[in-house]
Amino acid sequence: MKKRFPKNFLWGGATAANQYEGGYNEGGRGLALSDLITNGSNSSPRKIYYMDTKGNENSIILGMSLPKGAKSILKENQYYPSHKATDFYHHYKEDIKLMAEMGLKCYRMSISWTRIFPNGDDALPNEEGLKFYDSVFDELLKYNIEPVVTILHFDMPKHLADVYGGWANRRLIDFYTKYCETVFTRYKDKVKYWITINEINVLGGYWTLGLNSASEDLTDVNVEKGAGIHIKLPDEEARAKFQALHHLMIASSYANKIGHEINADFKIGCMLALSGIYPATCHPDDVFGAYDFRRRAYLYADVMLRGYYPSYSEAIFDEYNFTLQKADGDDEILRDFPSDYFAFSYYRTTTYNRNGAKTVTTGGQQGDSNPYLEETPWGWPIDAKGLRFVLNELYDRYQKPLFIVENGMGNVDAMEDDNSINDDYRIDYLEKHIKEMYEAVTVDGVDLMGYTWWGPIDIVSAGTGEMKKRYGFIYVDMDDLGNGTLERKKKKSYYAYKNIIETNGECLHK
Ligand code: P53
Repeated sequence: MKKRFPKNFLWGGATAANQYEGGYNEGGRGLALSDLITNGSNSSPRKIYYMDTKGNENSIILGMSLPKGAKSILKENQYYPSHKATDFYHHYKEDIKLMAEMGLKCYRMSISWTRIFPNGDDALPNEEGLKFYDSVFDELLKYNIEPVVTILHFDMPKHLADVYGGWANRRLIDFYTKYCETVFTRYKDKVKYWITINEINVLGGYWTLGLNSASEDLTDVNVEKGAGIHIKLPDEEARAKFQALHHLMIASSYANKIGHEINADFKIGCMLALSGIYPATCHPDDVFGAYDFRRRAYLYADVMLRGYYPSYSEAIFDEYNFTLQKADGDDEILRDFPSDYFAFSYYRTTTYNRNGAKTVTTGGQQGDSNPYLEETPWGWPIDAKGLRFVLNELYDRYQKPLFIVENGMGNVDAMEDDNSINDDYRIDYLEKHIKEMYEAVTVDGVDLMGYTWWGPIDIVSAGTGEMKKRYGFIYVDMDDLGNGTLERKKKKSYYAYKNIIETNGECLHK
């Protein structure tokens, strides 16, 4: 007998505060590093300006560390997309109503750390910030939409970077766990599903980890052109990153421990960027190379789900002459408090070429294009079957419930003369991916909790800072420089997703 999709399947949408919320200086919120990133495009990377130790201004691009001793600055006459984003802060009631009408069963969002602790190390939380999320969760629950909350999505209080040097410093574990304890306690009756850290395997450098380099001069850093947040790190930067990510994984395990003490029903997941990777050919060096490359992503899932560093991690660390510094008790906390489920993002696949992929990174993401696949206008290969592959790959390896918490297509949308937006390319992408997901669940037997489309409403792109790279089923009237009425409008895809949810996916399988 053919199995159906589980009845309680969590169909939904996903966003992140730094790309959607805005209100960056309202309600007592403190400055986060994402507030210091300019807009950009595929060919001109987003930047962070800084003042170096000699008082000179310069800039780095996403993924890099700041030079030693430098401090990031907000520069006049620059556009900072996070400040207003698409203004969920003032539109949440209207937006949640639109999501409810689309039939969303869950909504994945992130809390902005500096709305709760404006400096990150404050003694007491900011009540106004806590109240804001109370209102948001109440609004969601009013429509029976289950909140899925990411605690840390590309988010770092500026003060913690300035004063402590970000996640290089073990003290960040205490600040993060206090933040977790605060939101777990406050929202324990409103939120059941949590994600501790977004895409841990692609974090690095200043923006997401608050890292400063050991060097004052970064001019010779090898930066991959136009690769968004994905860059190949120099050894020293990679070592700082691995240590910082260890601190983050310890922090995540503490969050699992504290969370379950506060509410035993909580489901707390880890989250990785796990778009797929194929060997470019059947040459054994491509095949093993692709596998070895994939481990640069598995590494973090292995630690967070299985509870210990895998043996191959030594080989990866050796490439960078890195020795992990562990404190007493670290092994036990990792072992005793693994994640409950495995959330991941899937956008595309890439290929691994033994002669050197153009954009190989330390996080096991991003390689070359694939001659068999079409690409989005931003050059992301479209591969629905790859989603079935990855679902099986991850379920076979971890045997834990999976949750697709990001999948989607960034595209340029055109408004017709009658004001309609006919985004058939997005509908096509959506339907093909859901069909493959359906096969993975009903035929292959993968245990899948849900599916949240990335950006159900248009938000700022993380990689490029653009507005015109749109993912939404709901259009927001705003351009790359923040001009526009912010008016919301349903696209054709809105009705397609609504129908999929209403029929629990069956409309695609007649
Ligand atoms: P954008 C690649 C580049 C940047 C962020 O990306 C990424 C990835 C995918 O591995 O991660 C996620 O907006 C991220 C989201 C982001 C989404 O991909 O550059 O979790 O915040 O918006 C899509 O098109």
